[in-house]
Amino acid sequence: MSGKVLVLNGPNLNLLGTREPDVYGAETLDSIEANCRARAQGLDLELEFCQTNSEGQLVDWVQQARDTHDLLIVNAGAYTHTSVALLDALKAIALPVIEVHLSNIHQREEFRHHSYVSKVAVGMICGFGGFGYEMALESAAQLLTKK
Ligand code: CA2
Repeated sequence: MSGKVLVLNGPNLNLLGTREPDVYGAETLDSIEANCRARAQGLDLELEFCQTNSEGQLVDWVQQARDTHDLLIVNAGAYTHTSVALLDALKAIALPVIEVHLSNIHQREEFRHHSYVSKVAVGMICGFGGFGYEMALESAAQLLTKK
């Protein structure tokens, strides 16, 4: 196994596939997870995939990841744009972070243009829908091989 990757999904991403397909696509979070599992297997990565609507839960998962994982892929949903607590947790664990967004946040409302997660992320993938998570896994495999 070339590394353990934790994929964290924030608020409302559990609603994917039920509304706003024009913005977020028709995929559900379960189908994105299934695609990620297949991709991770091919890349020899161990994958954990989680979603929560709670900011505190995200912070707890980030803190725990310090001892259990090698890299984080994070779509923090709306907390991307607001959460200093999440930024502090990501800074504290000092693991590589790849930020993902389904939509191109820079083509949307001004308040979505700023990301606290980007302050610590190695890089950010946005605008490719669920496929962006698979792109992040490819990048993760490369980063962990270089380590
Ligand atoms: O584009 C992304 O991945 C976002 O992280 C999605 C967040 C949004 O607040 C960020 O600005 C960009 C929202 C996720 C909500 O997803 C829904 C899906 C279907 C129906 C309602 C919400």
